[in-house]
Amino acid sequence: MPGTKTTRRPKATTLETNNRPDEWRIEQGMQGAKLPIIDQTGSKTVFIHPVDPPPITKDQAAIDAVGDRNKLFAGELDGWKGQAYYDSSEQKKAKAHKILTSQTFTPTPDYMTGPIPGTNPVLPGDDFTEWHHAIGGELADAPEDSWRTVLKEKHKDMLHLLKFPYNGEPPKRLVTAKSITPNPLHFVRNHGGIPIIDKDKFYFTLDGLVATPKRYTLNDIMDESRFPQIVETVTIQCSGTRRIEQITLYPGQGDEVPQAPWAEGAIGTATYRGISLKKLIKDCGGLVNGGKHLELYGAETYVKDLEVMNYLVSVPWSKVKANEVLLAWEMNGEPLPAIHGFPLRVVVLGYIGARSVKWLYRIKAIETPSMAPVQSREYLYFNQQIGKHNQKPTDGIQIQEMPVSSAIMSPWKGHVILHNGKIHCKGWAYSGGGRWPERVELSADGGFSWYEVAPENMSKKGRWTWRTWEIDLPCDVEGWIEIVCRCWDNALNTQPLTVRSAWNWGLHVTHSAHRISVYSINKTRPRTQERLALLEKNGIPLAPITRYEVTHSQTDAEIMKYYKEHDPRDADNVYTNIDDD
Ligand SMILES: Nc1nc2c(c(=O)[nH]1)N[C@H]1C(S)=C(S)[C@@H](COP(=O)(O)O)O[C@H]1N2
Ligand SMILES: [Mo]
Repeated sequence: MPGTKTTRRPKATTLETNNRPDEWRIEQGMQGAKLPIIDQTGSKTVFIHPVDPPPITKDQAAIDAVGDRNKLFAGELDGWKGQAYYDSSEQKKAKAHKILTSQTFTPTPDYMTGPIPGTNPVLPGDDFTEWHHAIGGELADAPEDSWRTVLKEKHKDMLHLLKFPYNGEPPKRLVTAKSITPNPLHFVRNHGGIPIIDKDKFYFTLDGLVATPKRYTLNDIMDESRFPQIVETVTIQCSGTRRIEQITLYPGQGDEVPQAPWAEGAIGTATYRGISLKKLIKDCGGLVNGGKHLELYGAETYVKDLEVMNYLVSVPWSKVKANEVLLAWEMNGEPLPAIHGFPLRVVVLGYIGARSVKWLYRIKAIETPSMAPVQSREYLYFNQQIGKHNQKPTDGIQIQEMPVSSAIMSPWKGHVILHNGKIHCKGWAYSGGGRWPERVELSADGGFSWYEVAPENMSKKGRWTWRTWEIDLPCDVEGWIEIVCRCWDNALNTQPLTVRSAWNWGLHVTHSAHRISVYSINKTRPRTQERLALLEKNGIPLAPITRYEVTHSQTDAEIMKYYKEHDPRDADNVYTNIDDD
């Protein structure tokens, strides 16, 4: 415009930097997945950067050459959906393997070194879902059927850690709300789909190294004139319980099904009705030809290293002989829910959950512990310093009995607690192998002084069950404190004090004393009381604790008066009568 003077603005500058926008986060260790490995083995340092997953590929011709997938993997048994036999068909396994290795799939997200997603379901399980779709036939519907069963059978407030295979636990407030876990709130740990089985068409076989192999229907098993029934209250605990504490400390092996990021809810207690497996072994004429272990087969498909198989593990005869391995059809007075193994599951008393096989369809007597991966390559407890690249399955201890453990369900890490000198805490305590919690202790000072939970504030003891507990934990101080919980079992075993002392690459058996940092506000302190009253009077909110408040606790005049009546702030006044000119 004529006559108008334009002022020159400096040109907008783009930030010139070699840093990536998240450099600070990476440097501060908040983005471990993006860090290179530093190779100092040569004369020059080399950075080995994490690789992006390769693009998805598919060799359709190779897949087609395998044959009609829907025929190959068609249902074999009338009245069973989502079931597959592999033990008798090496050819079928080879074909499934061919299908799975002729294409690639959505990779597992990095939830070990990257942040865990803030969604529910937390992890989707895309790889397992795609494997089932790729194999087709009887497995094609497994992911969708599984989720449908979850929505039907589980409590609406479950925390779904992994959508497929389904893994879920109750939220903290519901874990110990009752000492017997209601079925809809019992945690679920699956390695594959949830077979849907018609109980009238159901049977399983007991074979292998027994005198007379036999086949049993549900009616056979439930026939009291043949087999005496046992009703037992049992805590089932997954060896992955509280794994999140290990992950948060150091990342470990990151395949999402074996390593689901469990919190404190992968433990539940129910009353089961069933029979002792020992009676069935006897019914088959006993073990012969060196039979020493019982292999237990689940009806669903587990995919491990792109090989397909049933979910299967084994238990030793000594455990069976002690009447500590049950075949159960009832859970808390109801038929087993589909998600917990309907119509028949194994319940191994005092062993990790992994041995309590659901959807049982075969028991095979064998000479040695099962060579199946769940028994011989997973659920292993390694020495911490063996290192990822050195460990061999035989270096790991096959986990059977869980050591003594406990957890605080309330309050939670990060809570601010306004109290009158005592903080109310709740939680559980458990010990495997037929041992039970005798004493639960809490500390409000990081584990220096311990207060015992009063026996009357613990649920009843039982050989195979956890105990829930509550305590009013004395706490005088204010500020961030660490509440710690530990248990002593009847054999006087107790828990290591730090996560690090039991940390292992497989992230199993997090049994260290449970620690939570909380902020204590002790209202019995007069000054705290005054301050809280003042804030309330002025309508100033208390939360969040980190809010800065302008409401002064002393006036300038009060500060001045204080220093007049006491020693001055600085000490150099002592020399004021010395003339140092
Ligand atoms: N057939 C079958 N049985 C199984 C599993 C499985 O994936 N398939 N998971 C095992 C594991 S690892 C645990 S911890 C328990 C969990 O039992 P729940 O799901 O009834 O709580 O089941 C065990 N039995
Ligand atoms: Mo488990």
